[in-house]
Amino acid sequence: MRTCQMLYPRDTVTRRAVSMDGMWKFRLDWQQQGYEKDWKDGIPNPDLIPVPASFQDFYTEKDVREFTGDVWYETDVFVPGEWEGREVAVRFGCATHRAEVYVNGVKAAAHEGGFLPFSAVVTEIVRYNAFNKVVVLVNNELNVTSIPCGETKVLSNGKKMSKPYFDFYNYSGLQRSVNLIAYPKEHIEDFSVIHEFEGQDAIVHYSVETTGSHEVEIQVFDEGSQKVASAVGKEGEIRIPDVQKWSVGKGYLYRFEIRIVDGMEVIDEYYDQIGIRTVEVRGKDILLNGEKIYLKGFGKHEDSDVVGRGFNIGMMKRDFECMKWIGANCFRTSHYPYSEEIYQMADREGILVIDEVAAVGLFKSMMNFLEASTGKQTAFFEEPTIPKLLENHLQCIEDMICRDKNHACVIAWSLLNEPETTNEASVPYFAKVFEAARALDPQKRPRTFAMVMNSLPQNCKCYQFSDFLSLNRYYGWYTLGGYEISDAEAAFRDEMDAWAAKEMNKPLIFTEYGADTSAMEHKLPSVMWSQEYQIEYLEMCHRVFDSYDFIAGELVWNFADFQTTEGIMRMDGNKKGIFTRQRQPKLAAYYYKKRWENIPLDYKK
Ligand code: CKX
Repeated sequence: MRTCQMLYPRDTVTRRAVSMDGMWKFRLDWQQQGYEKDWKDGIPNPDLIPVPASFQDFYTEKDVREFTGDVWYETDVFVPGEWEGREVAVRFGCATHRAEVYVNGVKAAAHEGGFLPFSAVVTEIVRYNAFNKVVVLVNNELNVTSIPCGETKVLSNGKKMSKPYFDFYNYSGLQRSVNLIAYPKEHIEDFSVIHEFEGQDAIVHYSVETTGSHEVEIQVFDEGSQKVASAVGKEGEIRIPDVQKWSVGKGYLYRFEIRIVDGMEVIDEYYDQIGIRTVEVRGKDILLNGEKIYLKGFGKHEDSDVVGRGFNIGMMKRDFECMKWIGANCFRTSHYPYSEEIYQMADREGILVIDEVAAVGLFKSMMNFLEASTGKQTAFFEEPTIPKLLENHLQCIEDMICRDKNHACVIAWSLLNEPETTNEASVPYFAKVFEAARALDPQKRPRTFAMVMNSLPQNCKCYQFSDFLSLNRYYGWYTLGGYEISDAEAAFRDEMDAWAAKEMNKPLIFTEYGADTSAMEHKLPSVMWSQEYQIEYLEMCHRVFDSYDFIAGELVWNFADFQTTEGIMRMDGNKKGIFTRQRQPKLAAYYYKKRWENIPLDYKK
């Protein structure tokens, strides 16, 4: 278990977090000479590049944008003398897809997986009261055991390129913030909370992991900074009288202060903002604080002009404003865990999140959108590489749950997107992944996975693992589009009838449905790709959703247009956005605003 690095970096009376964001030295390793030539000691003739950001879209040369292989980053960081005697680490919000970290030429960490944090503990490596050289080798190659999955192809000119088994651009680099952190040797490694209600009060069951044996104290403050509860001990219960529940649109957050103490002395201190709510699936309903909720919102991406998948604080703000304006209450972090700041914002705004691990592409296809409805099988889970993939997948699930488990906004875990499920070999794989998530989550939140069009009631061998079913469906787009839309509606209803006939007594939500739409195109009568067709398509889907009581949510694909690998099916990216990539509304955004503002939170109660 890699724990302490998962705590979000904060300044407290015992901790320091110094941002290392800014312009870093940077170089692509065209000849793969970095190792041999000891670039770990310093990169010769570097360029400068911003961190956090994807490196791809700054440059004007296509070879750079498509670069696949090793890229090197370097910066100098001052470590204060007064930090001697404490633990010191360099904490990366992520490095996509894998990294090695060198400090003063010494290897300090290696990490696999591009969307979760890790730290290099450098206490014994750094020079105090001096500048220290931090060099990071980041590799962005995809393979069949990486999460997400894909291939790296070597062209006849010797250059490598990424061939993702997924439909988003393989942006990479140091895409999230980097911090130099200092904390006491005896420190808080992790903590978790589980909530329940008793009358007007909340009972919070907590547990704190520390590296020592001193006493732990917890104090809880409301939003008016009034102390409302406290407790002593590494585990226990806190009663919060007359609790303000965290709920949709009302992200009430209590400040939990955790201290390791020795008498009056504070050995370590950490704090977090915690929303108090319960979430469960009961019969055909998803319940928040015991009340039925209907999910309205989006599958999203972290994706914007110029910085690519780099954390973009301005875009985050705009996205939440657009989601509130349109009447959304939920999004899925398709197809990877997002930047930590986004969950903090969702906690604050009272927006629900389905947190998805980057297990996308577990179906061997470069164009799954074309093959997803053909019934194609790739025997993906029969490959000899599966044990290694499973190991990486389980590690990512562990890290995601460890990082995000205390967020009120996270109401469910999505453990895979559009994997192959029609082959028996997928069953033991799914069993392990679903079991792991249940064991790791203190709150035992619902688990699900997003089911591709090939995963149907009559052939899917894995839907029973999900606490609620999540369907990605494109009737009227990838199948029976345009003037055939009436047949699409009939086929859609046939599938829903077949699910209903299974009498699963479980909710089903749509994690994807959508139609590519050019923000420039208007047509009367409609044609596919026009803004008018997008609305006709959505109206058809909603007629279906509104007809079945077990359908508990609609997350349209996608919140905004986003970048993908180039190809004949993509015109500078995927255009299924309800907003453009610049976050301006298409016509469908006004259609949704009207629909969602009229759908109550407990729709279909
Ligand atoms: N689902 C038929 C996964 C997303 C894609 C989406 C699309 C597909 C559809 C599969 O990552 O973007 O093709 O628009």
